[in-house]
Amino acid sequence: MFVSRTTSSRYRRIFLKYFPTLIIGILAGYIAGTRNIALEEIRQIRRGMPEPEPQVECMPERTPYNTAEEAEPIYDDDTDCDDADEDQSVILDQYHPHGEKPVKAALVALVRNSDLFGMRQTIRQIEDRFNSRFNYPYIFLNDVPFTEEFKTGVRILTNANVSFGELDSESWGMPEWIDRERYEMVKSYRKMCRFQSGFMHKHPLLAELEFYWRIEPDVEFFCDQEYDPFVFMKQNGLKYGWVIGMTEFMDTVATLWNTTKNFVGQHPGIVHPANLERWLLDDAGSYNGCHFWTNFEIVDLSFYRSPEYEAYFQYLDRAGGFFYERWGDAPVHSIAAALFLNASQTHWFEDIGYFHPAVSKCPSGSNTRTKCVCDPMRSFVENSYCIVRYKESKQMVLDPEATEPVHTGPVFMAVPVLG
Ligand SMILES: Nc1nc2c(ncn2[C@@H]2O[C@H](COP(=O)(O)OP(=O)(O)O)[C@@H](O)[C@H]2O)c(=O)[nH]1
Ligand SMILES: [Mg+2]
Repeated sequence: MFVSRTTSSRYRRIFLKYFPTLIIGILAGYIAGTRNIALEEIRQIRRGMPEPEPQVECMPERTPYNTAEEAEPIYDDDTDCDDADEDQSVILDQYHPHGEKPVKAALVALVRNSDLFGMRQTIRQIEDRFNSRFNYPYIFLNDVPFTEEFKTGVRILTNANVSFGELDSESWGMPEWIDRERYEMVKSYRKMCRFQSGFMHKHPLLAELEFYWRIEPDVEFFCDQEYDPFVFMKQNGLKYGWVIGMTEFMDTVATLWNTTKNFVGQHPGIVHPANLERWLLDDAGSYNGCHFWTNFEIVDLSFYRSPEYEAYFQYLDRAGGFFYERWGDAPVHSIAAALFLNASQTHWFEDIGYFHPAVSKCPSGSNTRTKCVCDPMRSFVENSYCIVRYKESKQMVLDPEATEPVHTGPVFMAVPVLG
């Protein structure tokens, strides 16, 4: 129908007048909606976790960061501490990529430039299953400078902070007391094991961390990680968290146990009264080679920084077995955890589905009950010798009254991978 020119220009004027308000309204609605979704997600994550002990009576209201540049939180002194929303914005802030996390923690890897593809696979999985919601920072260490290709290739996969560090010659080299004639050829694998045993936790980029989660290239995570394992460990006083346990190639640790016994003999009182030594020994009392597979470990770094651990590492380093035999960081960390910690401070993350070539661990019941993509029927880790012995030993230490073994099914030996 015919519309007069005057009427149409009136509509245009009204439209132009209210258009900006309309756009602002739509944008505001969108932002509020996104924020509510994020808050709801975080709320769900928190619901799955044990209730935290309140750290402070009342926190000042804090405006969530909007950009990476807003490094400093903005506080409003004029706050009402009873306001429920305030708590939520603090939680939201903590898991923001640049927020201060509830635990000072990071995902840490020693890695080669040539492992870029494998590390990208690992990060992709960690982000999808866990870190895209929690945004813990990554720290990558290398004995040579990282290439720009590596840095760009990993940064692009995450919103979290990423740092790159190099190693000094003390932490990566071969110490002067190593007999060059006995060990002429310097294999980098042995330097790597020594570094991960005695120096990783001392790197300046880790100085502020309370916990680290060690990651490696080419690993897979099968399940959604619905709670924050750092908070879980801290709240429960746990120092060492692991997923896969197995026996070591005994040739590579031929003198490790005897060297450990000598060390312990020289340091009376160093072994914790509620220790897990039984887990390390077979029924005849000989070292069985059981160890936590350290390509995955979540650790309270105060353990590696403790005088006990440092003295133990120094003793082992002087003995030269990292080079002469190829002592791995896995048996070294594991023996230390078993002897110097209270058994209750070590934790098997049964609920984490994990693969490192060539062993996978799939939580039982995960094909129906949990958000995992793995077949528990193909995971024999639960029934492997070292896991069964761990569970039995821990139960016997923590509950001496319990004499029944916790597991009575078939026992398999997990096959270690020789590096
Ligand atoms: N920078 C650096 N990283 C290394 C070197 N050797 C091993 N790594 C890293 O140390 C970790 C363990 O090495 P890997 O080859 O996976 O050992 P495996 O898991 O025992 O087979 C991985 O993250 C590797 O990228 C090395 O010579 N230089
Ligand atoms: Mg590996």
